[in-house]
Amino acid sequence: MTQTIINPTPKDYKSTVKPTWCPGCGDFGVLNATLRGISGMKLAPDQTVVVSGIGCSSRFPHFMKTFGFHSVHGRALPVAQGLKMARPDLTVVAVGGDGDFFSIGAGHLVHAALRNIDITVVVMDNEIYGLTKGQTSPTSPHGHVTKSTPYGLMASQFNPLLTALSLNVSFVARGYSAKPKELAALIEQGIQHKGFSFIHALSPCPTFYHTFDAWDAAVTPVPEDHDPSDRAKAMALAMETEKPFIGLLYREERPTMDQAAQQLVEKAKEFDVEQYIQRFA
Ligand SMILES: Cc1ncc(C[n+]2csc(CCOP(=O)(O)OP(=O)(O)O)c2C)c(N)n1
Ligand code: SF4
Ligand SMILES: [Mg+2]
Repeated sequence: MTQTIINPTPKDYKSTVKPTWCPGCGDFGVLNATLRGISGMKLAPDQTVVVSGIGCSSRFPHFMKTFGFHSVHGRALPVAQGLKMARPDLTVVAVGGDGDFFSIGAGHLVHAALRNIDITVVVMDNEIYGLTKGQTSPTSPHGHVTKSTPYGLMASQFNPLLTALSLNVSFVARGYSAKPKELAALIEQGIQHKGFSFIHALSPCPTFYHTFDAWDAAVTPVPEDHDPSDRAKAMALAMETEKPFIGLLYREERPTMDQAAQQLVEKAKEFDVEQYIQRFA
């Protein structure tokens, strides 16, 4: 039987496991925002599943009192998509880091975006590999000096929002862990959106790459007159890397693969196998 909570608060979705993140880690803000978002929606904890890969950020499901699946590095999306296809009645949220989604898991991100299965993705981007102690990730800036790039990173910086928009993702937004109220609203909208929702959450790693001060100064709300149905304008905003825009960049309603599969299941019930086989007699 579904477990419903009357007038839930964020605390009702918090597990008894104390987060093992470093003090001041940006992921605390993303956790608070997620708890707020799902309590605002009054989701039933036993009808909600949080799936992650591997990384500091991917410890997330342990800290929530929903169902959870702490999977394999880069594989949150295959698990989350399979789950939603098999159980379309559940709310499925995939979470993890920039390394998890844009490095080892990048191939899965591309195809998940194209399928438009109704799941919500929250990427905690600290522009670094936190768990493995500070190597560069695809979102590290060009020239960044780390233990793995002592002469400076020679690759270009990956642009998550521009990539999502180029893949025709049907809901694209960015939030900041130091603004959990705004991020919670985006997570709520992302879960409500029917389709693949991509939320890029700037979430600093004060231990290996302290970006709080820089992002506090740089983050800029999406202009009030921005039309979220205009993909070209959303792409122009996504290209502003010096001024990371936060808010909803793009939203489009279109059929989802999980809905299409359900319709196919219904159609298959009317399929006459005996009659079909006659063709080959
Ligand atoms: C198949 C595989 N390759 C590499 C690793 C090592 N590894 C664990 S977490 C990680 C990167 C973590 O970075 P990110 O996804 O950005 O998460 P963060 O720790 O920064 O939150 C790597 C390379 C692994 N666990 N499994
Ligand atoms: S190493 Fe960085 S990302 Fe990992 S818990 Fe510590 S502050 Fe957070
Ligand atoms: Mg990271």
